[in-house]
Amino acid sequence: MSAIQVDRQEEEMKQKAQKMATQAKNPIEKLRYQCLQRGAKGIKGLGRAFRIMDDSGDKKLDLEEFSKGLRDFQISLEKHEIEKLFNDIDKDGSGHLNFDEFLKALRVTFEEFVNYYSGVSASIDTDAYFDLMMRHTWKL
Ligand SMILES: [Ca+2]
Ligand SMILES: [Ca+2]
Repeated sequence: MSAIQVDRQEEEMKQKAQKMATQAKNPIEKLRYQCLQRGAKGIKGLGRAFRIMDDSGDKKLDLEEFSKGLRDFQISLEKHEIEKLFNDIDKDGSGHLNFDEFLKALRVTFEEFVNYYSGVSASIDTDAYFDLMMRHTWKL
């Protein structure tokens, strides 16, 4: 597939995601579609943004850091939606998000993105690619 075709396909997906974002019923869906609108760069960007969100530098995000970060990333969610999203991602109910919890939420979005390109991605090991991409992003 040519680069032009990939660009066009990504453009289509962004438009679709934009439409889906307005119809999304829950905050986690909304967040995912808002990420998908930005394509692969957006998903990577959010990974990077997340580290920046951690103002206190304790490698955990509390609700305040999280909502400020989403605003900085121009993810538009209502306050109560952000709270719900936070609780959804905080699987162990500790009251803060660690990297693992966040990456798990992001991974689903990334897989959806790759699946969209199933024709191209059949030969891509999604897990390995995601790990590589995230490790690079986080400099782990
Ligand atoms: Ca923190
Ligand atoms: Ca937690």
